[in-house]
Amino acid sequence: MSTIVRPYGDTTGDGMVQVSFTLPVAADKRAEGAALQLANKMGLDPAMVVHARGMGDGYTFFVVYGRVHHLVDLSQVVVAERDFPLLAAKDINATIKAKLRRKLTVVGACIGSDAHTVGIDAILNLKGIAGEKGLEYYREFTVLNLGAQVGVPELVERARAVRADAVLVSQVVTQRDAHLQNTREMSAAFREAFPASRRPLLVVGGPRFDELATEELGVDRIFGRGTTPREVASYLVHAIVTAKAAT
Ligand code: B12
Repeated sequence: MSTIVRPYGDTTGDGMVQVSFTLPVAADKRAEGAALQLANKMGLDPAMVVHARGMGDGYTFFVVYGRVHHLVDLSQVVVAERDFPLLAAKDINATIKAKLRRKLTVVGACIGSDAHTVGIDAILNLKGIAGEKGLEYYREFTVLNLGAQVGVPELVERARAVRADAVLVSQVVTQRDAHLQNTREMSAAFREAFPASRRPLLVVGGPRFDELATEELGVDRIFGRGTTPREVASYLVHAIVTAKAAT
């Protein structure tokens, strides 16, 4: 099977894509021309404005549909593969109980000015997401969810106080790369506050992270869009319990 693919719009391989963006131009004919110029420069040729709507004074939102001539080589795609087994809830509890012989403690928070708690709540709170219960549901997890806008010094102190095995941080706002700066600040603070052997596992998540950027951000794992609690629980068992038992 060919590893080369092109986008599909109306017919297979026709290269048609749809993009949306906002320009700081009042909604009129000139704005539509400006949108087409941008689309052409982005490689969409031919391009059509299929939606244009004024967004307050002097701004217009566009949806443009057009053809790209680029090819995707699937053999060159690099992604963060799941490199741990996805376990059932009962196996997660059983492994922690048998191998760690105490509960596994996690501390979670949204740090910096970020108040988007829905993501971290989905992972930690009992109600969970996508038909899966959150980590609070697991008998062998102790969960401390600190909520929104937690400062890094407070997070470090709370993690120390409860002897956290893992710290789970959520970052949703990415304006001015706040998620990257906050994550770097957090990982540096934990490295300074704990000797390497006692540092909790550092996990961040949010919809706009690059899951391959762990080293650059100084964290152990990054989870992106659509993460489920069972994936996180399975990873924690793999990284904390199974790895420990192997050493
Ligand atoms: C709900 C919402 C709000 C609510 C938040 C309520 C709450 N308690 O969380 C309110 C109204 C408060 C809000 C406010 C703002 N918001 Co808002 N908000 C949203 C919205 C609509 C949905 C976010 C959400 O709940 N997603 C559902 C959850 C389940 O998904 P998730 O966060 O991605 O989480 C999953 C994964 O990413 C992952 N995950 C996430 N965190 C973690 C952590 C770990 C450890 C792990 C393992 C996994 C993990 O697992 C989760 C489950 O699968 C988004 C737009 C959108 N449709 O996404 C905008 C959005 C995030 N908001 C945005 C903005 C700009 C703001 C404001 C700045 C608006 C303003 N001008 O005031 C403020 C900022 C407030 C603040 N100080 O943070 C922008 C961010 C843009 C950017 N590039 O940063 C967005 C994208 C909207 C937009 N298109 O402009 N917002």
